[in-house]
Amino acid sequence: MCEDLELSPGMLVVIAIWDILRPGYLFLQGHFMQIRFAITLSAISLALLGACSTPGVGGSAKAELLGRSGSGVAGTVSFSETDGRLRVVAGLTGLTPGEHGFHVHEVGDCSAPDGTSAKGHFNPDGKTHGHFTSGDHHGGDLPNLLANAQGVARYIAESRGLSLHGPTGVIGRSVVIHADADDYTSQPAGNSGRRIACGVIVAR
Ligand SMILES: [Cu+2]
Ligand SMILES: [Zn+2]
Repeated sequence: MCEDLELSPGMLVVIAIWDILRPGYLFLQGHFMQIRFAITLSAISLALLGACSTPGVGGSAKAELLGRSGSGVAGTVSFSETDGRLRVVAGLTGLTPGEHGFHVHEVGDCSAPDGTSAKGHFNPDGKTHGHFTSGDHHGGDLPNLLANAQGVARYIAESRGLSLHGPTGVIGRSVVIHADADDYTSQPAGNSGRRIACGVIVAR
């Protein structure tokens, strides 16, 4: 059901019509209660429909990646909300073949040549680093990206610990790709090495 119930345009129209017609109904004493009850039900239905059809949150976000630490990595990462999860889709080129750590980092600043301006992993719940499906992990911990022999990667992941907006929101933060695989165990960041690409996450 909808989380944000608000007075919709449909409900306002019904209330306005009711205010105009009310004097005419006053003489219909026998039916007055039934009519009012029916109109109230209609107004509630319209309000629910109006609230459901108006997306209060949602939308999408994206990050254009900059090569960092001297790499030639390039690509785009897209973010969208679906069924209470954040879907992350990426396409990258210029990687070394194999696995690469993939995280949302705390700060939306990729200006440092080695990407360290993005600071540490986004960690809204104060957890330790881990696999994104385990109980203890940073909100920003996502599965490794796998590049093929040509250094190209297509990536899709979904996380329940992230959203676009609010306390777990990624907009205004950054996405970072690492030189090595995240081992999902080492603290504080999975020992995934240098930051070879970084992109600030912006709403679109
Ligand atoms: Cu990282
Ligand atoms: Zn982490």
